[in-house]
Amino acid sequence: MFWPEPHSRVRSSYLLIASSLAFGWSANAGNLALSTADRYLKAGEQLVVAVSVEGQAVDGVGAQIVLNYDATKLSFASRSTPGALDLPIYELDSAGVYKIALGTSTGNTDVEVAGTIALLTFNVTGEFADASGLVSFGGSGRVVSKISNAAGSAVVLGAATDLGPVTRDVTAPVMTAAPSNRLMWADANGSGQAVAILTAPTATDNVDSAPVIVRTRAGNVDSSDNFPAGAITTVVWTATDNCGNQATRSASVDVSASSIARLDVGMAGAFVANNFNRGVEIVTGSETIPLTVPMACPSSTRAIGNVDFQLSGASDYAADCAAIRDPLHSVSRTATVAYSAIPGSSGSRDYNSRYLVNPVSDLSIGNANGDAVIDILDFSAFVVQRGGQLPLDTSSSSVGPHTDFNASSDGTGASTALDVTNADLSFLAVNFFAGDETCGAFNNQQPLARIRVKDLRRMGLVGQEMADLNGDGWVDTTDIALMMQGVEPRRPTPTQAPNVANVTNTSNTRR
Ligand SMILES: [Ca+2]
Ligand SMILES: [Ca+2]
Ligand SMILES: [Ca+2]
Ligand SMILES: [Ca+2]
Repeated sequence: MFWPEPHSRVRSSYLLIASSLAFGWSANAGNLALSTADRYLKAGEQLVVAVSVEGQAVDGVGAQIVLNYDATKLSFASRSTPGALDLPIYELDSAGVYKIALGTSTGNTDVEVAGTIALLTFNVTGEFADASGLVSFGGSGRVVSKISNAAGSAVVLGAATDLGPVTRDVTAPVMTAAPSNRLMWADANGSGQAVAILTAPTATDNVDSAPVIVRTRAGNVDSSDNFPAGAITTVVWTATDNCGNQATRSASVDVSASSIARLDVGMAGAFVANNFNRGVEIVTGSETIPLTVPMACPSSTRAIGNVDFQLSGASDYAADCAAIRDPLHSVSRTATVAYSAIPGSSGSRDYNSRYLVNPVSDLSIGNANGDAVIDILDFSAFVVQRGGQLPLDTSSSSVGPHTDFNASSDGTGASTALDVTNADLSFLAVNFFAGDETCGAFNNQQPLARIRVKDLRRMGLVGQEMADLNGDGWVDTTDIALMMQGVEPRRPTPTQAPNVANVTNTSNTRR
């Protein structure tokens, strides 16, 4: 008998097994194998090793199993015997060696032995990665793993297949950096979203060659590149190794509720300042958008400027009509809102596409009273301010009149030079009778070539009667011509100061 002395409760089958094993064996069918269903153990998991008959089933009445295990990494926890050899007869666990002898509860006759004979559970006490030999067949001489039959003459020897490598991994994957957070304008197509392509981080692991990376939004798997306007969406990438260890990276996509648009506008005429600001208004649909546009003069005949502004990301403005004007200085010009798919950035946000508003014609300057035409009433408004000083810049909140059409003010207020002169009058004269271009509704305001002085008074335009230079009771083109020739108007009172910008003047409204 090669097992240690059995206990007094040893069953009769044990003696049969022991005696049959003494006859020796021959490897004539099947073999014994070690395997595990889970070679990747996460923290807290146990290693469960199956001892089984591999290949052809054999007839047997008992088995003995001898295993060596790495006691620095494992400790034996428990066993079960799910197969036909279901009767534990002897068991010993000591110093990295586990032994068990099994019989059958059905008696001392052979049963078909196939599949799993024993399931042995080990606690994991030490770290290991991709380790072989954690558990292996052991023993020597007669104390080896084997199956015996009742006759004792046909004992099957096994131990052919070892457990193979097993990994216990408590180290999370290492991920590359998350893509940068994105600040976007809504795409200029009314979709109420922006496309943002985020380059996913990659992951490596101490054990796995390719940790699985899952991308989620708000906890749901979602790989869409479309992000809703007016919201900040957080994308999370989670890398998981085969042992369930995880690492995460995240990035946010902040999409404005608005799309970005750009106004390019020209103003015709000989401007003086190289750079000045003008308040400009865009009317499209039911929206009126006030803007302040920085203007520059690359030539002596024209100023140009541009400014970005916002339009709702939930509407498509492409092909809409927009009317653009400088409310203090011009009549309006129209533009068809265009769409550009060229990406860029505006302010702190990027865009995939944007709207372009670019009136074909330059704004006609010379409208001093904010109505729809440049006519004799603008001349009379100009005459009141002529000879005075005005700020160089106007903005979307400035209140007129502001008849320094040619931007000749030095902007400091310290100069004694006059800002409103006949050079400004030339803008009005050149564009005399120009009228608004409109989107849809026809502008039926007729420009006036002349007006009676008493009608000016009736209209509340007190002071403007001084524009009747020749005193004939009319303000008309004759008076304009006289002024162009240098005739000075007679001021109503010597001390009356001209109106200046940013002072409310109720005449500056459209009729
Ligand atoms: Ca790992
Ligand atoms: Ca006017
Ligand atoms: Ca001027
Ligand atoms: Ca006159």
